[in-house]
Amino acid sequence: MQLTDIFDLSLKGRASAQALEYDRADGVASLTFGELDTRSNRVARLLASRGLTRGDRLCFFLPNRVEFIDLFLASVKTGVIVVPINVLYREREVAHIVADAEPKAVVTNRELAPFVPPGTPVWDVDELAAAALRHDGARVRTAIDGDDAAAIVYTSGTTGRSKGAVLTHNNFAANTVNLLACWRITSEDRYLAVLPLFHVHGLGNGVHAWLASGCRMRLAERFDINRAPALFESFQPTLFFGVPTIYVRLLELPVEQARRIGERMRLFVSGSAPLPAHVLEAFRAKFGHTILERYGMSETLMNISNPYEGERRAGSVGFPMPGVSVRILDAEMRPVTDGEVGEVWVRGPNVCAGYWRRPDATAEAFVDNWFRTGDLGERSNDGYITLRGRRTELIISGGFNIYPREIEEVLLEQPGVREAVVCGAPDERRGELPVAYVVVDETFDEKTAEAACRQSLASFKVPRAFIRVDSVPRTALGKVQKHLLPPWKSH
Ligand code: MLC
Repeated sequence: MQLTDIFDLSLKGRASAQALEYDRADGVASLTFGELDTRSNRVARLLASRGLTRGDRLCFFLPNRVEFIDLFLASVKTGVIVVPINVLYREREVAHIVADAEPKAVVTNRELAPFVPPGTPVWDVDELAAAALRHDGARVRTAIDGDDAAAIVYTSGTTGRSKGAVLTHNNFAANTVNLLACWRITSEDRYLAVLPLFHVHGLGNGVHAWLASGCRMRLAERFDINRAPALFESFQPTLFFGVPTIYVRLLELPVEQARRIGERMRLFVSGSAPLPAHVLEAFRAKFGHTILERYGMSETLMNISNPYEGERRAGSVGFPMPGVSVRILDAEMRPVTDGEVGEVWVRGPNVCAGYWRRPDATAEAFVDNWFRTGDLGERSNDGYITLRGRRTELIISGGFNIYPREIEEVLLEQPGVREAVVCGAPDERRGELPVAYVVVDETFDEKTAEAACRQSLASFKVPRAFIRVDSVPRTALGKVQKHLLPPWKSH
């Protein structure tokens, strides 16, 4: 099966139903599923006319907009592999993805084009949209195997170089079918999409659940707490996906407004970072809804979810999703007993095929088809799984992943920096914030170092503080002991 077959339940089966609302210069525009189908057929023919065929990569370096969806559907229909790039990435980060994925082109807009490294073919999204209008809107069917890659999603790498998780048509299909079944998503829903489409939360969960269920989607360019109330009030969604930072911000809304939003809502889902239990409780009190927390990764899509019916347990991520096997193992790969913490391993039709052109990294992550998540967890005696931190040093800020090593490498290139260690400091709103501990000499200048980070890294990776230390605490074997560094608190 290919993804188009699932999407056709809506693109063809519900051709005349309202599918999408989005912002345009002259107000809110809307499209039916049939219109979306035709638009993406035109784009598919345009891509083919430019020489793209099954297996070619195409980078999307784009904010949320209707053309992202046209291009995504066109790629899925023609077997072109979508490589999304975070719009907050700067040239250094984009250059790595482009060099690794070797796309035929990067589709982007005027604002982001300067961050694409020279020598890369750049296609302007507005020009593409105009050119697509000259192509026929009839469907062309490409033979695609379910095991073909649909997307390569770059995840931050522990070595500082990010790796591309190869997600197949079957991976996305398994995930989508699970979401529809487990979260009871139907064509009656109204889904408010505020998450970026360049991550699997917004794309694999949001867009796919929308297209497979045939519900109506309101696409926002991004989540903005100042615009969110008007979006909720005018669109009146029944379904909402967010990261914890978004729920923390929604708690700022006035009581009456929160109650009104809650009354019309069917389901709020949270993921991509741990949802603090006190946020779940405060949200329940204010909006009258228990947020459903689930656990996934770019490499695996969704693994574990709290139940739709039954107890949505605060602090826990719930039970393995259908078809997904979960094992909690100790360092010797033996299952731990309930209530004991071990590393979470998963296996299932949702787990990616491996890392793009990285057999070493793939071999490290998989053992007998089991994928090692790097997350620690425990299972209660009634089967609920609770995550207990990470084996690796990942920092999650506002739902965006950060590997300290990548920032440390930039800092070590700065004048006067002898040693640099980046840690995640707790933050009420964003979950964690990166802070840098530096051993420096007199030539070090904090402003210069910060500016260098801002130039070569996404804004969420720029350290919020530079803390000077005389030395970095290490074990006898030279391993950095981060827990011995002085704590830093955001205000
Ligand atoms: C944030 N910024 C954006 C942006 N999101 N810019 C453009 N487009 C976006 N989508 C920038 C802002 O301009 C600002 O830049 C900085 O980030 C902080 O923004 P903010 O609005 O002040 O922050 P905040 O209120 O904290 O909200 C940020 C947020 C955002 C929650 C809206 O972090 C976000 O959308 N996070 C979602 C991440 C996500 O989808 N993760 C899923 C990964 S998939 P500056 O320059 O002023 O600092 C995954 C698997 C799974 O993990 O299981 O889901």
